[in-house]
Amino acid sequence: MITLHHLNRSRSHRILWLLEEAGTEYTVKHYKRDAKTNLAPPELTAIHPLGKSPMIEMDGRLITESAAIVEVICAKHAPHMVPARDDPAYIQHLELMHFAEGSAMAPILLNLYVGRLGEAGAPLHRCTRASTNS
Ligand SMILES: N[C@@H](CCC(=O)N[C@@H](CS)C(=O)NCC(=O)O)C(=O)O
Repeated sequence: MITLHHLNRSRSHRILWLLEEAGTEYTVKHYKRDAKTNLAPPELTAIHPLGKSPMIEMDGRLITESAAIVEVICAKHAPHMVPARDDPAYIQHLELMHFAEGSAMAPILLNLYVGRLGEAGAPLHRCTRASTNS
């Protein structure tokens, strides 16, 4: 059985999505971002010092990092979702696996935070557009 430590408005949705696609049994422990700071609550830091979501517990182990979690769940519960290593589709699978954290998240977060600065963030708009397009 898998337990997902799920923070609202977070990457943890990727894991929920995967668990549903995999059709495996799981339970969810819900955590709510602080209304003022938008940070995760201390209960999540009590699980692991990183205090980040997603985290899962599986086979008596705590696992962090969304990409690692995806790999571990696929290996055990959804091997049909991963192309074989000698399949040409395997390279594209790897590219997409690494795209989320390697390329997509930095510009998404930059845009999010600079967007919150309003007019004060205007000098950075060129950078955020460039990082989204590069
Ligand atoms: N590289 C980590 C990033 C985890 C992460 O930063 N999670 C965010 C939510 S998307 C979080 O827990 N933020 C709450 C906080 O920093 O207090 C992963 O892919 O799992």
